[in-house]
Amino acid sequence: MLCGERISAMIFLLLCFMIVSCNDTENEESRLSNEAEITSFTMTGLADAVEIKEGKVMASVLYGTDLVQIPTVGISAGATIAPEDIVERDFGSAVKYTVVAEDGTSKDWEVIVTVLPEALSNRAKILTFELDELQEDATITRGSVEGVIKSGTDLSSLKPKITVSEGATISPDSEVAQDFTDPVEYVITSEDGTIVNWIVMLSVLPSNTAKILAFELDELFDAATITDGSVEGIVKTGQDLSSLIPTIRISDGASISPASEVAQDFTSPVEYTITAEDGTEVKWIVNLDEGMILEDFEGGSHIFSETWNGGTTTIVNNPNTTGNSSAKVGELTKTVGPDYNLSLVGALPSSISNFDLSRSGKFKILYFNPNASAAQVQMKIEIPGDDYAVTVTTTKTNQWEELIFDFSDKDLDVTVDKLTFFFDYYNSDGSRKFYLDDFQQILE
Ligand SMILES: [Ca+2]
Repeated sequence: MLCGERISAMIFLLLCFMIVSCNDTENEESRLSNEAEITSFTMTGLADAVEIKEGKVMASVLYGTDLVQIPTVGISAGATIAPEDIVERDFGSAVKYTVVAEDGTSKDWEVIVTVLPEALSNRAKILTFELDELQEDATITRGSVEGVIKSGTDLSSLKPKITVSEGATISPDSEVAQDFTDPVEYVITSEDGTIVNWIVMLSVLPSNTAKILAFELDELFDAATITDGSVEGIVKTGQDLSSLIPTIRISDGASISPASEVAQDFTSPVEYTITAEDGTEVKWIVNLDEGMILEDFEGGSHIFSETWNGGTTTIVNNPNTTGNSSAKVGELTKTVGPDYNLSLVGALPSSISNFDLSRSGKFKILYFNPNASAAQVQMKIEIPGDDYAVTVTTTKTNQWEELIFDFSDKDLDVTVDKLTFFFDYYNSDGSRKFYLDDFQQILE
């Protein structure tokens, strides 16, 4: 048994020796590498890390990358690659390489390049904002549009034309009417679904209009005449001008001083200042005429300028202020004359501005007869081809008396040539004097 164990041990040792001898031989033979790997791969336009395994190179590039190019390929030390990696290849389809190891071992490789889809835009911008009513180009900043609209524009229904980033959408739509009285929100959704809220704020340019549009006053006989910078009106006969309360309507956004609906003294022209929305100030003059006083002998030009057939008119101090407190009156002196012994004073309507018979056929004078006997007074309206005449008789002596001449039953829509009075009409008595004042057309 012992001998047998020795033999076994010797055989074992021999085997061990033989194995070691064999390993030494193999190490000699494997000094040349058999590695034929692609160790790295780089090309222009790579989107991610390249995956290299099992004979495949998997690469992905950005949309739009030129797939015909020369990549940079890393290979195992001592190995060679064919075709050489300095050669341009078209990666539009799988590209094959063969790597040959130092020891001649070869390995086939395939490079597969995937092109990523086109990136969707995240832009959600308003690029332009157009509106005919804009005073100037709108200001577009991040998330907001501001614009100034021409004065007087109604903001409640405007249709802007809006352009947005390519691929983006807008809600509400462009060119659809919106109410811009308050800021309007537009939702812009980019191509990739990004939502951005934009605010559009429009304001109206302040107006520079400073006008009186309407002047209303119960005491006016008819509508006031409004022209640039002036208002002319005729108040009804007998009204006191010293405290009248007009209602004045002015341009939108403007203000008025003194205020509308506040009493003013219109015995002389009243100046109003209208201030437009933008601060522009315009002075307006309001001139109201009392009734239609055609002659009061107090100053200015006088309409009783004609004399005829022995009558004269002069302006004198009022001989009796009871019943007529004014300072000056007209004095009529009649001398003995032929024909109908008339005293006449004529008045030409053309010298009276704003006279219009169609307003009223009623006239009034204050008359003073200092003589013992009554007198007749005739008023005549001379029109082309005809005359209208009304005669009244005085009832008082030595005091002021109101005489009314009423032509209301006549056709008043006529052209008037002349207004004429015959004082002491049809009286053959000798030289006499009379006084008159406040000749007016009665407007009621
Ligand atoms: Ca007078």
